[in-house]
Amino acid sequence: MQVKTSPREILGEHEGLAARASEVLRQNDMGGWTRAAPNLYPHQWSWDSAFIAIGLAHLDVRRAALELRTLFAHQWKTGKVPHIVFNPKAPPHSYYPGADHWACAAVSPDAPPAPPYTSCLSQPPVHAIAAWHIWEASGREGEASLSSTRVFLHDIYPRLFAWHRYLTTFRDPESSGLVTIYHPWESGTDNSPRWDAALAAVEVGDLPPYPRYDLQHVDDPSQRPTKADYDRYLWLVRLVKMAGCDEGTIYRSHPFLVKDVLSSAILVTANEALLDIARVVGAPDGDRELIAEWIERGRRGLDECWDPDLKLCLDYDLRAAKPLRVRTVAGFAPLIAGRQSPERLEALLEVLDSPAFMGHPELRWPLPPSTSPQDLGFRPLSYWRGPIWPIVNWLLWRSLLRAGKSERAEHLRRMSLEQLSDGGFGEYVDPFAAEPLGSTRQSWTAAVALDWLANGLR
Ligand code: 2M8
Repeated sequence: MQVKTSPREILGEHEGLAARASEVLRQNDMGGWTRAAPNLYPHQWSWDSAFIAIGLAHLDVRRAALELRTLFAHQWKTGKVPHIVFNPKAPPHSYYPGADHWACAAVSPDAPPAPPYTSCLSQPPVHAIAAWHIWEASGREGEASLSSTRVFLHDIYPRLFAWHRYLTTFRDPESSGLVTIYHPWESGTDNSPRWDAALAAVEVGDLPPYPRYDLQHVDDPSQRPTKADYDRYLWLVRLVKMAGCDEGTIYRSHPFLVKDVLSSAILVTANEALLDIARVVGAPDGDRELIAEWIERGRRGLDECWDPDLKLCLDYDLRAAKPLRVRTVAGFAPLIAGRQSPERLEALLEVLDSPAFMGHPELRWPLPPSTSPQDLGFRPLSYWRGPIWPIVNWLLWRSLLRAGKSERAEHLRRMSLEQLSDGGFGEYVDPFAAEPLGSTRQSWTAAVALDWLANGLR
């Protein structure tokens, strides 16, 4: 990767941090795409790539655009963007389930030609936000950069549109405005207690023994999902493949079918970015009307999931026909979707500031744990069950800015940077001891650090 902007130009008081973050992205750079992390995740992950592009936009706008181009080159015919594009050069025994296990191209006529193979699942749609970010970064560089990014936007727009159409049709046959997921991996918040009740109802059939390479890459296996979780994850993959990845068949037969409020909220705000892109590329009026409709429908859907007692938004289990009553950061979905009534916004901020999240007295930094320390499912060291995730902080920070809450946003940015300065670019962070956990040198953590640093200068 050619770094055009010196990290020194984007820093402020965290000079060393910018250089270290750039170095993480450089080390994980595979040419046209970036490994999510060097050891634990040696492939291209969908929403990781979107965050990575947001960070790269501050270093090299063209390389940032290439990150998304490479990912979208593996888009399925249905419009689905696969959650993993497998790196054919990944060391053997580095990640399970790897390309051989998925081999989705063999079961679905909609999969792109392989290799590289892709997974059959999806992840939250942060990509249009990243593409718009790249456009804005180009704007700061001047006309030459803008004109090359204009070409990128023209190329990527139809792909982004197809991706969002996939989510608003195949993943929302009820027209509820909410995205249905088939697997906790699709939420990106894999073993969050959000999914415990819905997963518990999944009966696992015969599974051959399988390796847990992921456990080799963390200090303590209890930071990763349990064997019971993994059995269910692999069983659900088996079922998706047995259904030939056919959306209708999955919808009829799959035991795990959940409306995910965080993905749905990200889709709303990504649709706003898509509308901006549609304007730049002069997309047909019909597209723009449809995108505007998706935005409205998404907000209405989230309204339906509001729990007035918890003052949070709740996921909905379609199989059990009931909300999943767990207090996690996903509950702030309406904040991420944006344009809430002043009363709803105040209610959300009150909960965010309360001891249930950022106001918890034992937190090292006032940053939101992925699961509320007051929830029974909270585990401070375990993956999505409690630790702090910098990318989640980034989503909340961006949402606060868009809601006009600039002081709060700035506080969140500063605290997040302090945490990263102290602990480095771990995958997730113990909310109490502030130890970085999971993978080291996680690309998306470095990427959001770069964006925060650059934002301190504007
Ligand atoms: C984690 O998920 C993968 C499966 O997709 C895993 O645990 O093996 C999640 O944190 C997910 O959100 C993230 O995209 C991925 C790569 O960073 O790792």
